[in-house]
Amino acid sequence: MDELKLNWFSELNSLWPGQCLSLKMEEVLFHERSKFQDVLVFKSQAYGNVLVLDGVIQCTERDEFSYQEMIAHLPLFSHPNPEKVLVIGGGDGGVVREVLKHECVKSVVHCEIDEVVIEVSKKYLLGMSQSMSDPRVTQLIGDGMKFMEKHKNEFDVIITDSSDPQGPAECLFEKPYYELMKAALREGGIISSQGECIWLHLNLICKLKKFCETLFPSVKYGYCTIPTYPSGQIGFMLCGKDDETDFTQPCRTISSDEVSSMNLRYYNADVHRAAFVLPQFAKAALDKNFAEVSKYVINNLSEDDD
Ligand code: SPM
Repeated sequence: MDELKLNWFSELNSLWPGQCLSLKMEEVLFHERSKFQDVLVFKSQAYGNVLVLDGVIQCTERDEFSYQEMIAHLPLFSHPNPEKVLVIGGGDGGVVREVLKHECVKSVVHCEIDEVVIEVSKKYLLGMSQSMSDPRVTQLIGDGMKFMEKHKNEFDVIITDSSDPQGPAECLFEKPYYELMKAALREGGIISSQGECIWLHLNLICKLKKFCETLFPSVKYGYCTIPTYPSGQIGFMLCGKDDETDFTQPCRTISSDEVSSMNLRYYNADVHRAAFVLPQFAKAALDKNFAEVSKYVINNLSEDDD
């Protein structure tokens, strides 16, 4: 792998042309091809152990909490009483760890397609993966789409912790997948899906939001900051079956004591509200004023707008 030369890992990818993050490596802990993808785990000098799939950073021990807390707690704190949760992807276990922090959650089905990701996470990413042995969790190795085809009207919250829309994960950013999630939700149910970066993929986010609005009465894009994802930002597409769901306000609030007993390091009620306040170029694009986007976001001009 060219990216591993000189003990630096460089995240080169056509999804973020002309830029990349590099991390100094101390040791390669695991590097093999699974049935689905290239799986690499290395110990970095600055960010602890790092999981990389097909050359793309999925999580680092130092900053993973930002993404994992936000993709889980934005939907869970927007639901009045989430009892049954489905997590698709996220084989490192970090999202499951966050879901289990809610006492009202009675059961979690965790569906990950690549068993090797679970195995290496159990060995090298203990702070994330220990959650997967919790008795409330049922773990399935398989395709989340196939699972949902057989499970209708079952879940209060569905979280899709996917990799980027390249290769096998591409279908997770398309309308049929969102239709399946909608059908698998109970009344009042909520979904939260990896929703990409406003600096890199604004047009993709606009397309996602557009078809989500044809399926769900409540749709919002929220985001967090995270140093080891491209451009330091990543978002979440949140959709609710109930038109009264207001994602911008947590409907269950927690005290500062609870923030600390839940070991929350990124999420709190103010961060929840702030996650939906977008910079003007992104707000304008998501409100469908594409003329304004072109003034600020040159890279997105080359993408297809429909
Ligand atoms: N549980 C952590 C798994 C991470 N899933 C999301 C990974 C996204 C990586 N690429 C970010 C690119 C943003 N444009």
